[in-house]
Amino acid sequence: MQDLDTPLPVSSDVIERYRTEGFVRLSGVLDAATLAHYGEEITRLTLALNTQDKPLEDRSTYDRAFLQVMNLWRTSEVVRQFVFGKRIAGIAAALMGVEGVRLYHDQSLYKEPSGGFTPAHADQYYWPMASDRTVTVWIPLQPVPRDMGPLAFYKGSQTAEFGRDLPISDESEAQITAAMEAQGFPIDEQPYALGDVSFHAGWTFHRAGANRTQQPRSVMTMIYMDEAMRLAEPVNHMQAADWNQWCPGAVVGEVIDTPLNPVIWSAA
Ligand SMILES: O=C(O)CCC(=O)C(=O)O
Repeated sequence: MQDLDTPLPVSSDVIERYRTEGFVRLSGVLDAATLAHYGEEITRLTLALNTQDKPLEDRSTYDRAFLQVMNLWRTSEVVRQFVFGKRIAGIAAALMGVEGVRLYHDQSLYKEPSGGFTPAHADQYYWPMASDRTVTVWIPLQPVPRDMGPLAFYKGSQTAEFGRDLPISDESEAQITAAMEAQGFPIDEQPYALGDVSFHAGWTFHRAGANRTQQPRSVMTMIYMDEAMRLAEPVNHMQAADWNQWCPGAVVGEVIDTPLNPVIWSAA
């Protein structure tokens, strides 16, 4: 298996692309043995710990999109090793152009066989953070062909303002997809090969199609932020809930430096 701390150099072209397009999908970030080892534990815990008890047809659009379990690093030493790996955090630091990255939280996203689409949205709607130096790392634990719901990004949309106030919902899907088309932001919905990992900025609009296969789409994500990120006054009740859940004890205007938000990678 791979050493999760071995650096992966990031070229200036890749950094430039991330900054222009708001996301980047990289190949060969993790090898098959590493993904199989950690993926088994992540998927096992996701199935064991998720609290969904309704059949797909009785759920909301949001709840049809995936089973979701957060901060698995606190439950499992194996997952903690994965989430705290410096290889991926170092890539995130290079893309954001920061001296260090902290964990905001991890999140397993398991799109069941026949699971629904993920409505268009921007992640930072949910986060009480004072700058846009945030990145979500999306790590498929198996290949994700087009009919399994690969994460799809609106290129360059991190600059768009319309839709930033919309939570994930049928309304966000309708309004954001229309706005993206009207403003000419093309969608990139390439499939993911095993080992591909994407990185997207907090304000980049994205969505995912339904899982039209009979195989689950198991994905691990890590949300990183600039190590110097300060807590912003929440502007909606979701941000207030996030503060309480992912960085309790952080103080508005000060660096988000709580035991739940360790520095994972630092240039120092
Ligand atoms: O996995 C998905 O379908 C959606 C993931 C997503 O929106 C995210 O990680 O920001």
